[in-house]
Amino acid sequence: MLTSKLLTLVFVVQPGRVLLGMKKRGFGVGKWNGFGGKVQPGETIEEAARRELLEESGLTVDTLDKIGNIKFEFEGDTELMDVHVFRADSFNGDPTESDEMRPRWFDWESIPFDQMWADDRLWFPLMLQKKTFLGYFKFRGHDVILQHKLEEVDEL
Ligand code: 6U4
Repeated sequence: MLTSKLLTLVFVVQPGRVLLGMKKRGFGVGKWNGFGGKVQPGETIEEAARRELLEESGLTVDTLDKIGNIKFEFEGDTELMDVHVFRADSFNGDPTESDEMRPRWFDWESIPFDQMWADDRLWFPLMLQKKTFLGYFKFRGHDVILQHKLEEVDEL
C-alpha cells in the first residue's frame, strides 16, 4: 500500500526573476529548489510553508497562493511525497543564507534547470504564468522520470 508524506515548496516570484535556494544538506542536496519541507503535526500546510520559508530564506510573505500539487513516487518506495506548491509575489526581509539553503535570484531566462529536479522544467512554465496544476511523477533514483502526468486545473 502507498502511504504519503505532506511537504511544502514555496517560490518567491518577482517580475522577471525567481528566488531559488541551493540545498546544502538533506533531500535534494546540490540542487536549486524552492523553499520547503515536511508539514509537522498540528500545523496547517500553509503554516508549514511559511515556517520553512522563514527558516530557510529569512523571508516572510503576506500572501501565499496555492499554485500546484505534485505527487512523487520513487521506484521501490511505498511512501509518496505529496508536495504542495505555493507562490508568493511579494515578500518582507532580505534573502539570507541558512544552514539548509543558499538563496539566489535567477532571471526567468536563466533558470538552472540542469541543476534542479528533472520535473521542474516541465511545470515551472505553468508556475511562472500563475497557472494552477496537478502533477504526478514517478522517479527511478533521483534523476530519471519513468512516468508522469501534468495537468492545468481551474483550482486546487
Ligand atoms: P529535514 O527534515 O529538513 O532534514 P530534508 O530531507 O532536508 O528534511 P525537506 O524536509 O527539506 O527534506 O523536504 C524536501 C523538499 O524538497 C521539499 O520542499 C519538497 C522538495 N522536493 C522533493 N522532491 C522534489 C522534486 N522532485 N522536485 C522539486 N522539489 C522537490 O521541485
